[in-house]
Amino acid sequence: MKRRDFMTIVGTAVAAAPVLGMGAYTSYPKPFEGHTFPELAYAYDSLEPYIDAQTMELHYDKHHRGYFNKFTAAIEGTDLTNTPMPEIFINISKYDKTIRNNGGGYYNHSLFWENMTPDQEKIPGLLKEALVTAFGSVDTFKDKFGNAAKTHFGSGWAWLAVKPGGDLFISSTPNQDNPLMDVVPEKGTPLLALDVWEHAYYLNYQNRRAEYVDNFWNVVNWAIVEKRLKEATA
Ligand code: MN3
Repeated sequence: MKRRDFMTIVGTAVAAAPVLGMGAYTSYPKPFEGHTFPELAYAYDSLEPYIDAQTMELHYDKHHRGYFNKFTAAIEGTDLTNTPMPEIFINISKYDKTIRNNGGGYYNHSLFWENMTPDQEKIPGLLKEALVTAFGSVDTFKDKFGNAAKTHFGSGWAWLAVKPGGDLFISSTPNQDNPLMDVVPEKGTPLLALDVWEHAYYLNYQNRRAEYVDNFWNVVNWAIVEKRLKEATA
């Protein structure tokens, strides 16, 4: 799959904006062209030592692909094959759990892979300013996000997201839920995703989720987080 196809998936995050009342569909980078399994932008071993190659391979090629395959099988022959994920999520309570769990798994991992990089650069200015405004400092943001990830009970995700009005917030969701879904208490557009299912860290860290979460900061792709913020608030 080509890079532009991956951007289609990430671009669907922008579609949340109109649903949430922040803009128009013109903010799409390009028209939605169907659900596709994203390519990884880096090698399995390139996030080591923070995320090991075996975990990356199993997580991407087995877990993520499994969610994608089950999701596409569940929506086969329905209108949902032509519906961007954010539009599905905003009505997710109307669909069965197969679509909620596997559609979430498909989408959340697509965001997660993209918001990590082996070539980390420092936090760009606009994002840094937004984090300082919302949380007081970047360190305080990291503490609060890390705490949400470390203390989330059971399987799920930690999020930095932006509300329709532009306010940033941190949340965690169970299973494969995300802030775009109508079933979650805190709704917004995801900017940064961290998978805290045991399959995301157990091979390397065993029960030490806190260490995995602390090491996540070494591989965050801040440029992508800022790009998502700009698109969501455009
Ligand atoms: Mn996972």
